[in-house]
Amino acid sequence: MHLLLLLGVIFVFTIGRTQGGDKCEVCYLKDCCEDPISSGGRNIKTSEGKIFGAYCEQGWTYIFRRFNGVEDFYRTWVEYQHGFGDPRWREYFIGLDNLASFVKGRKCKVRIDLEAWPPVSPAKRFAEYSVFSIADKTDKYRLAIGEYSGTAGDAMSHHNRQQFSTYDEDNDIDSRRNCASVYKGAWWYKGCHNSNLFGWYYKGPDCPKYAQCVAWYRWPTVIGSPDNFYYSFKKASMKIHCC
Ligand SMILES: [Ca+2]
Repeated sequence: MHLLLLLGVIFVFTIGRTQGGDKCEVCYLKDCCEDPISSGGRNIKTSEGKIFGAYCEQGWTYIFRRFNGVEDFYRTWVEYQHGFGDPRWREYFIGLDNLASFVKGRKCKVRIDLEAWPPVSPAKRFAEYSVFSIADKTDKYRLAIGEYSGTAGDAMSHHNRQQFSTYDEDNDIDSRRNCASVYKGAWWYKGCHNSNLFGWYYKGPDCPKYAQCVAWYRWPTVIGSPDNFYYSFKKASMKIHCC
């Protein structure tokens, strides 16, 4: 009898957890840091009530992941506002509106992880910034980033205080051209960039066109030819920690 009761309780609990969906408050995290042990796709609900999916890893919330070029990152303003891709298994971008809501009024740090193609060694390097935030859409998602530490070189301070741009929404400071169109990406372009992590994913290290690929100009050694604007990274990601 007791065993049957126990099985019943387990069954109801399991169904309650797995049915989930929009009615299941318990299935949302406010932040990946509420579950610092596990990794994978999770549903996030910000304190403002914004709901979206994100990839969590040991308490960090991913802004984007790129690792095989399956997802197209040369996208419109509206697509960047909403986000795209699959946060569970595939490449993705979290969405500017979601990110702005997530970081609003909070103290966040950001970490960018890069992986180069063989035979570059070490292949993996990172850049961490103890200051990170973005404004909302009224200020075109203006970036606040600073206080670099890490091994990959500082290719983001150049972009501090810049608004976000896409090929159909030019908010960079170069009045003669649209940096996003010229460099085949979307970013907090200035006039234009030291990093282009939403640039063209080229399935190999040699970027055929100057500064158009997944670029990180400040990598501490010269891995591109003739310089690091001709290098295209194998993997790139950006994740935040706000707890
Ligand atoms: Ca421009």
